[in-house]
Amino acid sequence: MKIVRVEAVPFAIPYAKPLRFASGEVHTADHVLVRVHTDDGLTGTAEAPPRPYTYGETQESIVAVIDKIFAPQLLGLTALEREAVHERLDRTVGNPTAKAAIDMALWDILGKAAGMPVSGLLGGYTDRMRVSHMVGFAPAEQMVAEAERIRDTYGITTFKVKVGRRPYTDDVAACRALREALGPEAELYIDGNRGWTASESARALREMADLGLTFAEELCPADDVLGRRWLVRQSPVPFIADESATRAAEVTRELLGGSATAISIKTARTGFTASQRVLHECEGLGVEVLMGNQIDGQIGTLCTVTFGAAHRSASRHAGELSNFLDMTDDLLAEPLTIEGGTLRIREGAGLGIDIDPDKLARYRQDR
Ligand code: MUC
Ligand code: MG
Repeated sequence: MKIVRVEAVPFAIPYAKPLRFASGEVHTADHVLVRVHTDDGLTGTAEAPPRPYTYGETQESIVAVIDKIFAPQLLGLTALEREAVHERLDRTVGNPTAKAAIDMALWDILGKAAGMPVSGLLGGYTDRMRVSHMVGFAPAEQMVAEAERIRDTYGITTFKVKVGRRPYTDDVAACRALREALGPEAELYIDGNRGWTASESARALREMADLGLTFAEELCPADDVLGRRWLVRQSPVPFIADESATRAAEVTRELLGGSATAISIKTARTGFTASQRVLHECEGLGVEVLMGNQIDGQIGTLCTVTFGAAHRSASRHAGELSNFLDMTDDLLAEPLTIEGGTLRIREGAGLGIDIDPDKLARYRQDR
């Protein structure tokens, strides 16, 4: 299981409908396919999504850091030496999605070598997760129409509503319209991607007190340290740290500092190894977690559901697993399907990622 090659293949697939949120917008899935090859002929696969507004990575930077730094460091190590792999990767700061994709590809190799599903190796709790759909910025009536379409087509009844626009009252009105249209049985929570100030966030939460929201995520910047703590103290629902808590140390800092009371776990940035650290930290502290979405394609979504379904506490809440629905195409030979509001893991050895070679040839950007 010696690593003999690490491939970073940039590809681009357009979105049919762009996703807009307070810190940015996504029109094209310009991701990087990461494949780790071993001397015994196994290949582990994952994808890294560049999110410059969250981590500073670009498609070019992911390819460069893998080709120039990570690949040469990893050659000769085996997939069983993940601690040594991470020690080497961590000599370079940042670059979370590049590191995470390598980590998940190594788990894929382990599963294939053992002839076992990665979900079972991680924890094997269940084989599916309920799906939460992210509703991006649009006029309120379009947001309602999208949520109704997603509910009617896929059976999804949990929605994360993007907020953080100005005036904040536009978002309050959109959330109210969603609650009125979807009824009390829908679960709604909000994500501000740091778009509001602490005081705008507090006013918005007060004005939405009757909407039965279940969580509030990153409404204002964690860097506004005292304002954020002041907000979190008065939040009527758990306050999720997402981009402010992207590794275990940041999770500690945000939780102990009173700047968050719940954590979003994204395999796109912490892979499986570091996601388990974050998950176990949260379990030990008695803090709720949600499986978040880094606007993943189908490969990333399969990684997220594999990890989420493997763990009891990670599968308790619906996972954000539906952003791929807005892409015009994907690389998986057998597309993911959401039915009855749930997404299942893949049975079989590894992660079950089978790339369609024709699609890869069509969408890759390096040839
Ligand atoms: C989310 O939960 O915030 C948008 C920006 C990002 O970093 O992730 C997405 C979704
Ligand atoms: Mg978020």
